[in-house]
Amino acid sequence: IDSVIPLQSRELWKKHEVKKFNNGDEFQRKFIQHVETTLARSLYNCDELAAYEAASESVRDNLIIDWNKTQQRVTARDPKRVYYLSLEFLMGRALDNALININTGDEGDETSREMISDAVEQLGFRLEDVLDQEPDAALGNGGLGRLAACFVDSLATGNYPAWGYGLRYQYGIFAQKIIDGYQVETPDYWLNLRNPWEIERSEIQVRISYYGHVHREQGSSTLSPSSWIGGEQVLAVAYDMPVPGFKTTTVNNLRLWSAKPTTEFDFAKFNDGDYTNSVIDQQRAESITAVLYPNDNFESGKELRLRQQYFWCAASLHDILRRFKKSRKPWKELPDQVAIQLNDTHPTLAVVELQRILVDLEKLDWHEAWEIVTRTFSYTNHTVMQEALEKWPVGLIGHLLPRHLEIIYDINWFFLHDVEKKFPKDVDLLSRISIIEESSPGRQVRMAHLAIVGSHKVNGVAELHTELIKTTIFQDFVNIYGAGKFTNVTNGITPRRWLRQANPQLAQLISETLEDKSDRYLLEMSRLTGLAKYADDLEFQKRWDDVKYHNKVRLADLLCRLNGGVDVISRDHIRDTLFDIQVKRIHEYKRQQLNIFGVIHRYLSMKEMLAEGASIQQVAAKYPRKVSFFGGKSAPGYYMAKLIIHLINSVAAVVNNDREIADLLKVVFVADYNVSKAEVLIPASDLSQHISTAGTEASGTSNMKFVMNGGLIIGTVDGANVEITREIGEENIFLFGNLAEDVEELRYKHRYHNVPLPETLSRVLSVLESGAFSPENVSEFQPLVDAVRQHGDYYLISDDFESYLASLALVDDVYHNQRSTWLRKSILSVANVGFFSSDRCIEEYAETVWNVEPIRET
Ligand code: Z16
Repeated sequence: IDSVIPLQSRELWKKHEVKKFNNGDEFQRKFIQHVETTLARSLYNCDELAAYEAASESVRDNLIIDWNKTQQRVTARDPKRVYYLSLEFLMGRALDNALININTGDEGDETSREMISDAVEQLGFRLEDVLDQEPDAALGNGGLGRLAACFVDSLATGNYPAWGYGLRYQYGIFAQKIIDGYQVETPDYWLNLRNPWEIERSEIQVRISYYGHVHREQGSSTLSPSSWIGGEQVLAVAYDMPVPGFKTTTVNNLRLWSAKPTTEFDFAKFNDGDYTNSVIDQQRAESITAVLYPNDNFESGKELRLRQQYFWCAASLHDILRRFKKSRKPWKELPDQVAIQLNDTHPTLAVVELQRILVDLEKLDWHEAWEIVTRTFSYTNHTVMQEALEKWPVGLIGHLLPRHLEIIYDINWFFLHDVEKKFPKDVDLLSRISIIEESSPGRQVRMAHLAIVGSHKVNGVAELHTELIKTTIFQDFVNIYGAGKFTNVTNGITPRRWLRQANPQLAQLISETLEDKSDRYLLEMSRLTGLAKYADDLEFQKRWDDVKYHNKVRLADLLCRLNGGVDVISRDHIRDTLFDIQVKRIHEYKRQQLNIFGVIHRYLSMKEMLAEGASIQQVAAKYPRKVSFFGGKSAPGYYMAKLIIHLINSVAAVVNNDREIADLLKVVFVADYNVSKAEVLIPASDLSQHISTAGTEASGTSNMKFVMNGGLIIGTVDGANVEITREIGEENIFLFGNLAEDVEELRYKHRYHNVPLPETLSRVLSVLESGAFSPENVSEFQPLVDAVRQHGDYYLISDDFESYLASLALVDDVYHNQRSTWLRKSILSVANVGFFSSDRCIEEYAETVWNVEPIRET
């Protein structure tokens, strides 16, 4: 590898080579050094926050040494690399994860999480409290962003030469406060504290242009080299986060771009003597990476969002191509050196930007360039819902990126031309598949169509979802390109964070039982099948149950702390209280309203029994102890989702304060659900709910997390629930409701006929209308009632309600009257969850989409 250091100096560099700490003593030395010099503190003012920072700096030092080696290794071998472009990376906390991954598995590497825990304790701190100081890196909304975080973990663990590219938002997803039962958004200024996990690369800057105009030689077409003279300019500055793999020295990179003003002024203003305004204008550049858009499964089409997308695509591509150019290979070999994965359509402008660079700057022939582009990109679709599919007004793109709009039109022209040759005179087909939608008030660019046309592979994220995209929204494209372009890669989750880190007790029990001291099962999850033989072992079941009990107490402790030291749920009966959890973004299609209607039904039925003279024991026999937990954020502008949050809190206020039902039922809304809270909630669940209207949840990934932690699922036949059922066995999951194939017909019925509601649901809705849960504003929840009764029940609440209740009743019975059967289901679920490791998922991408291989350490 090239270096500016003269040969005779290199011996000296090697003599002073920086070494990783390798035992508790060396860690403590580093820790204290960081307290003194990095933090400018001392023994006398080192609090838990400082301890977190010093511990992180020390661990980071080790990671960076391996990070450097990994990058040198990749540069030297120059293999094909993967770039994962995602507008969201929902990373959560880094320190605990780094502690778990820090032992590289190399001979002589003595570091371990336990070692550091002891070392920290000797220095006067409890590791758990130190870890708790870290703010979440919450640069994502929900499933899509967390998937990207699991993927970079698995890419590093699998030793793939792979980088993530994203944006360094100053404000991540908002912090949710619940005030008087309503969601209130507060800014997440996560960079308030210095962030030990990022390395500022102030020397890596890319100039990004917007607006301006396009020049071309007289008489030449838009297909020939053109020069775009941008108007506004901003700088993209790189910030790197190390991503350590598990049991490997591979440390990959997550590169996040931050917007900075250029040092050039608007000379017109400057010459007018308006220096101050010229500086202020520049300052506006920083707003590009100020904030993450807080929508999940919804596109709002704001200009600033488009500016973010281009900023990130242009900076990332520039960086990727700079690296490619170092190897001095011809352009046609780009697809043999580079695979770029588009996480949803958000980075689709990268397709256009690459075509622009190849044609306008590198002077390649249009078709030669386009061949290179399509062989480089592949695209993952995450939804079939219309409101979540990106479309940008042609006028907006043409104004912000005039040359890119020309290129989009040309891409579309050639595409439609080819289709016309294959399917002559099918005008309807052409208008359906066109990248440009001729809509009023104006034309729009369909980003999914552009992503498909610009990629060699398109994948869905679960089998059912992939089937759906092939037969509905992308059916025409299957006919055009053939089915081979469309493939399924079922999502996965990293077992390091979602089992080892979130549930240390279960991890311990598993490694003991499998006699797997070095936790190899976290890499080869098929080893978990070794648990199956203990499924009916009563002694093992007891230990399994004890772990769950411990985790339920841990959740109760967290809730107590969040509630200012007052218990939210009763401590007396935790072992025989069913913890029923639904945590995910609040969305009508995810049907938290179905869940809370079910809770209301349960409460009303209990009250009715009591009113009819039943004893509390009789009530408890039918409706045994249960806590219904909810958590999740609503998009700030999503009226119905916010109303659902208020309903949940209003029901909680009534139910939790009703002495008559004697704590048999509780409702808890956990405010500000995020990755670090998920790590406590998920291991504590007996049952979790994944109850989307069939066909709407592309995959879901928390379903996998709950199963990996020994929770059972109540769910619809949707997304990855289908494959979970196949893997763990249908006797180990509680499925209910209509199938995806029936949805269209049911919706049609609701639109054109007056379908009577089941009596159970009717009662719930009438009580809601009576204002029983909103005494100060009787009609407050009317919109939720009307959605079912008046507006066609789009999410099929009424069609699924009865089978949902029946399924919940079965859950109660098995949990309370057949505990051993329940535990058997739980053990068998974990034994068979291995398929859902994101390591498997990444291997599938590597083989079937990217054609890349791991780099073996030497
Ligand atoms: C998102 O989180 C998802 C889809 C989408 O179009 C936009 C966002 Cl922000 C989710 C899906 O809803 C979920 O089913 C899936 O598991 C997840 O993406 C990862 O694929």
